[in-house]
Amino acid sequence: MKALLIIDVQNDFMPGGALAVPEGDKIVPIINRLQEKFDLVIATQDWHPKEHASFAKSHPGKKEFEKIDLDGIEQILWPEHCVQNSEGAAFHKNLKTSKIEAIFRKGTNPGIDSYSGFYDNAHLKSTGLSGYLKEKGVKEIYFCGLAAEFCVFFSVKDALKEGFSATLIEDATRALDNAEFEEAKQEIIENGGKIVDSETIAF
Ligand code: VGL
Ligand code: ZN
Repeated sequence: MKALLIIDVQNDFMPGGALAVPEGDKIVPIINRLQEKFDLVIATQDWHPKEHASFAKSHPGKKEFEKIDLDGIEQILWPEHCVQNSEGAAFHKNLKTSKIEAIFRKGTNPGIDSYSGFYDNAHLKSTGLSGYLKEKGVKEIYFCGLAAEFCVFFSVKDALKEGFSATLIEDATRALDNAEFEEAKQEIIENGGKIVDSETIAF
């Protein structure tokens, strides 16, 4: 059984949003078409409380995009984004949601960030996504969404660690930084993941 996992297709990651990914909106029609090819479609939402530790404004004197040590883990300080129940945290208005069976929210713990849809960045707490997918009989997960070298990348890596086959649909993602995404793609391949284009997905 194959599942499509749609990562963080939220307004704040779209052009004009608080943490905009260049061309982030271009993937929405591709993801809508892809959904038709899957029996199971799941989404994640970055879902931060207002004073989240990943926000630069939670650390007086620190600047956006500066790196700090947060309880022993390197943390990039982001602009405030995806605050729970805000318009910025909502899905892009054109994303089809009728096939999305479950939404897993992450980044809800005020003290720690969570790029992956499976675990927080310290791998301390599971979102329940892995168990959910296993219970549904999913063996292969296909990934799309934003941002390619952060939440998509870390979700792919965790999926592989959890024993799923993981395939990234490259034209259905966009990166904040393309050079970093190239490195992330290498790491995905080295870890046994695959990278394809949406046109190859016919099943
Ligand atoms: C993300 C940075 C901070 C993402 C979320 O969805 O890739 N990136 N929070
Ligand atoms: Zn976030």
